[in-house]
Amino acid sequence: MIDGYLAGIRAGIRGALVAAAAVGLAVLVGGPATAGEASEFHSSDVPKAIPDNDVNGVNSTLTVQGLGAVGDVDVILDDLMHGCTPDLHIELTSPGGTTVTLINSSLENGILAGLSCPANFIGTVLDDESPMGLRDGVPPYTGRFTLTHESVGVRPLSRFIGENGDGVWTLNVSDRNADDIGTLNGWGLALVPAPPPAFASADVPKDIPDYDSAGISSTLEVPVSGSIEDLDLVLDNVSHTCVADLHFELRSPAGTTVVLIRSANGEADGILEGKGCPDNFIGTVLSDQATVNLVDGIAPYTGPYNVEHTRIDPMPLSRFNGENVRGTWRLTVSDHGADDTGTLNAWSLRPRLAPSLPCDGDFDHSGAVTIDELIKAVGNALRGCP
Ligand SMILES: [Ca+2]
Ligand SMILES: [Ca+2]
Ligand SMILES: [Ca+2]
Ligand SMILES: [Ca+2]
Repeated sequence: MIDGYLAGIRAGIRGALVAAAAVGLAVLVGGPATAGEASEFHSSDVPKAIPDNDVNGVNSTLTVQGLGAVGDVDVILDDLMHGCTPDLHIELTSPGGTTVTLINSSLENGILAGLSCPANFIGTVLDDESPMGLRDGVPPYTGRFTLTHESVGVRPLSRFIGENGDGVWTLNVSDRNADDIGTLNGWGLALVPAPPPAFASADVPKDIPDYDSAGISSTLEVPVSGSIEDLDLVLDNVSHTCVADLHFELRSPAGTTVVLIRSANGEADGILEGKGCPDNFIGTVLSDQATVNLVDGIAPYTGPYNVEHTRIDPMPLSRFNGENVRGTWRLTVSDHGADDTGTLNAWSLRPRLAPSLPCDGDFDHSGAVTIDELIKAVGNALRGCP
């Protein structure tokens, strides 16, 4: 199992974090599903005729640049004309050499086996997250479909997650049954980068005492050294029946304390003043660069928000920039309004580190993976090391 994670470490990021979590290091993989936006890349070496009844099929390639680690991949069959799509077997190979069968032919009991020759894929998006299976579609299958099926397993495209997406991707389309023929006229990939690594608190949940300005503190250990270039605070889960009651401040290992959210109830100038009593922060990413202010959010405030407001510094999280991320961070949450109560269930930090420290280099892949190796791998990932 760990060997597989090491492949992830080599690939860059996500595997290292999974491995770290597996051995008890407080590191999270990813974060809220709202992470990044998809970028589309389309083939330019088409059209390509698909030879009839030939397992070799045809290859078409496209090149991806500027993505980094893959967080999600959808395959777009823009235009695949074929008289009998159940004849087709389709595989995708990543730049790292991972080949995944997306669709098996009817002779392989694939997802369209037994159907009486539906024709063509036009604007067909193969997406693990779609609720509709391809078999339930209507030709030419325009729309989004999942490929989960006994012939290819569950969410086959998820096998690319965590790999480096930059480089040449190859789609292989073969026709495995006689007579009907067709042509691959266009395909593409919609790729979402993996969210940056995060470090999670381990001493939660903690109940937040009602109407008590002392509040509670939760700590979080970051085991990696490096100069902070940007920091996001993620309120993964704060359940509370009136988050406008709450005051949040974050203290760095160096002792810098920054108020991020002031209470709107019982404390002056809270950002949620006049918003009533919204419930919960779920997957709320406080980021200086977010384009939407928290005041314009809707409970449970999932996604990225900036928290600029009266009596809060502009770009408040940037006050930690330049500090070493390593050490104990402390989040203090207090409730300044009577009655409504709640619990700090989970929070995390997403630092981006300056590439000033040298990369730790490759390490010995033989034997058991040590905590030190994992910490090095996570540090490398945060500094953008290969
Ligand atoms: Ca998807
Ligand atoms: Ca055929
Ligand atoms: Ca940020
Ligand atoms: Ca309260």
